[in-house]
Amino acid sequence: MSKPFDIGIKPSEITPEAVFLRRRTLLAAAVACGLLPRAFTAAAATIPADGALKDLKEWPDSTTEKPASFQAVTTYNNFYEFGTDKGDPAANAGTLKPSPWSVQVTGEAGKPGTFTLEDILKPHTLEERIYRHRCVEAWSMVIPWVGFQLADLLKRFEPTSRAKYVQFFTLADRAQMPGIRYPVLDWPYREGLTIEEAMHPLTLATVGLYGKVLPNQSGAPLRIVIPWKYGFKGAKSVVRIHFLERQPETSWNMAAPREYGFYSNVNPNRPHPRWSQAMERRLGGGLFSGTIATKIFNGYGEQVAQLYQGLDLSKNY
Ligand SMILES: Nc1nc2c(c(=O)[nH]1)N[C@H]1C(S)=C(S)[C@@H](COP(=O)(O)O)O[C@H]1N2
Ligand SMILES: [Mo]
Repeated sequence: MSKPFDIGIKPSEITPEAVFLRRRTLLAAAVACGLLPRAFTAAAATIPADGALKDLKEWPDSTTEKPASFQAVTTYNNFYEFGTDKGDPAANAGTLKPSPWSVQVTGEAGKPGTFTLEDILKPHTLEERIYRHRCVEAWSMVIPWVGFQLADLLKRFEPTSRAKYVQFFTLADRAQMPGIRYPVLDWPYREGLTIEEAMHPLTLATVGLYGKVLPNQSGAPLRIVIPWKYGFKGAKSVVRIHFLERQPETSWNMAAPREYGFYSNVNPNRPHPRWSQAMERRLGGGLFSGTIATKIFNGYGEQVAQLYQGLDLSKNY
């Protein structure tokens, strides 16, 4: 399934990664010397005009695998609202307007409402977390995301005891998104999680990558990242968060229920009906990338396997 992947890096696009790697080296040295500057430990989230996210907290459990280049992360994407080819989002997402942005909160919540992106960011310290990202199409990347625990956000809306699931709706605006005119999926793109999955500390409300605000093609200004699930569970450009008692509709499950289930946990033992899921092609990491064996829960089993105790994963795919 995976296509040949060859990225020629242009000098103009090297900078973000070079800066990022240098910053990490400096940080490691500062930590080793006990010189961690105070400003680095916690800071309120604000978005400066140049999009640089400063004073990020380093997440201690990031993978030590080498991240895919900034170029790879931002030019090989799935975002069907901008076209179905991997290069389409980078080519077409310039028309998306991530600011001003607001998110509606509806359903089983004590404090529903409409919140601006600034409202949503304000109380959170931004963390940088380097996660493995695995698409259902058998490619994967290592991506340095910037965000905060989705749980911290959801708790503010005071989900009721009937809130067993969370559904995410994403923007579907014909004027900004050329792909909406094609009925590839039932727009708006929607996804869902159980409340336990949504509240899990690994589930990230994501606002940036490589130390900058999310590029449009990556789901600006707010997307969800669930590192133990296939990539399509991570809704991009979220405009509505809906709490509900019943398992919600999800776009890919509606389109092809035999192929895409509600859970969509990365599982090498459960082949997709049309291809194996046992291997993945690690993209954009330079010299040592290649085809590797896929791990159950994308390698995050220790943290998340307990969420699925007693559940038959081959039936609940
Ligand atoms: N709104 C929206 N969100 C989406 C998609 C999409 O088409 N529309 N594609 C999904 C799929 S299939 C994947 S693999 C990831 C891709 O994220 P990336 O382009 O940042 O790697 O986004 C997911 N979120
Ligand atoms: Mo995907």
